[in-house]
Amino acid sequence: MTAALADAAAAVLRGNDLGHLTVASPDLYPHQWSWDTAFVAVGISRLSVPRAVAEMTSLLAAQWPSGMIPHIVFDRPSAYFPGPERWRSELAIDPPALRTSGICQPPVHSVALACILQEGRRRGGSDRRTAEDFVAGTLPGWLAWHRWLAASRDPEGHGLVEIHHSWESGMDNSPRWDFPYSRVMPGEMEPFTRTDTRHVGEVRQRPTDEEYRRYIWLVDQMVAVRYDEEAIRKTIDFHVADVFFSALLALTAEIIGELAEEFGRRADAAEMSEVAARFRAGVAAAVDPETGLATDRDLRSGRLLHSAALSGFAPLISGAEADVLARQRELLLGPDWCGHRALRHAVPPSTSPAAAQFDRRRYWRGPQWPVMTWLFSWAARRHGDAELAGRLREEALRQLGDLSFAEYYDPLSGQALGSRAQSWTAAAALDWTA
Ligand code: 2M8
Repeated sequence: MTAALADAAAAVLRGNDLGHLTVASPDLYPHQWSWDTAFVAVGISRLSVPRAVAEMTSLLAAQWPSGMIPHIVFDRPSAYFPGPERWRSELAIDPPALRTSGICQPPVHSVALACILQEGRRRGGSDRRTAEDFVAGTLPGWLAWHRWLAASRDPEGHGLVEIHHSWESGMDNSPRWDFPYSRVMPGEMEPFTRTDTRHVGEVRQRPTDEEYRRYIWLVDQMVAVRYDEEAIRKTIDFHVADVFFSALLALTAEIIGELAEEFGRRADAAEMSEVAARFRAGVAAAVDPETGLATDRDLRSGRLLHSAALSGFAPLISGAEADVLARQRELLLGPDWCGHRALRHAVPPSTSPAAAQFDRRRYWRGPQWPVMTWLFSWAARRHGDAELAGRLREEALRQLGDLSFAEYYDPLSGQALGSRAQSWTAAAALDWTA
């Protein structure tokens, strides 16, 4: 079974491979996405270290002069909406060399660097050299990305990353964002036609039209100020502190710091270790003592955004004090989450099935995302909890046994939902079966 799963996963990644980059999925997402690329590179490194390096290299080529890694790189025409004509990255005050979107996504990239390096060294020979040269040669670019996040997205040093669009969170329509979006009131705007709903079985597996109007309204607001970060902070209608993004920054800054140290960049290593500590503290301070879950904050109203979303487990990603981790672990495996009696597979749902907002088939409002299971499993191992890592892996492999490599799954029936042949799902399967 494991061999069949690995073969099928490899075939998905080959099918989505354009040569130098892998599209996030064949029809729904026919371009390169930022955090998808990191997960995909982890999986591909199990097949070919040079190909994994190429994946990361093509993403880095789209880096903005500011240091931002954009969330989508458009390198060929397609019907995806919103495409480069709506994003208009060429209008940015300091524009990127390639056509990209104008926002970012959570940093997972140094996880990919660490995995590529580990795999290259395990294989030895030219793979080892390729991986080491790549990491040493591109560290300045990845450092600039982390630096930009720490400076531009947390200018006051609270240890929480602010975002200007829910697409930046990667969890587009999560209940996390219901309140901030209730304050986004689109005015007159250029008309548009969605393309995403053409590629899924049922429209109800995707965000609503009302949500899309708000998503595009925010894009237009950013274009209007030519992606000037300062102006965006003042004018954008969606302005929140994202606890899950912050946890990933804590984790990935720590890894970048370790890599910098290893490759003789002492000052960079110290700087990244400070960034990691700052965001780890920010995440820890955002844990609600009553629920035990980490909480986002709406920066327009100052309101805390309580929601039963998977992001509440941010400390399991960033790392935290032992008592915090123990409580989070218990909650994650408990009856409101992985241990919920109606779940087909005991992996984390994107929203708790015990919550009023839970919607078993709608995107980030309930379904289980294998790539998130992979992330929690990887982080658990890094933070010394091999037992949790192994449990999640085992359950996830059962879920992936249908070989559809779906984007997400109905937690109650186990049915595949969203896109099929999703690259990051296949990548997770490849890493788990290696
Ligand atoms: C989804 O988001 C894109 C917009 O970025 C979309 O719906 O068109 C999200 O699941 C996001 O996290 C993911 O990176 C992207 C590609 O898989 O799809």
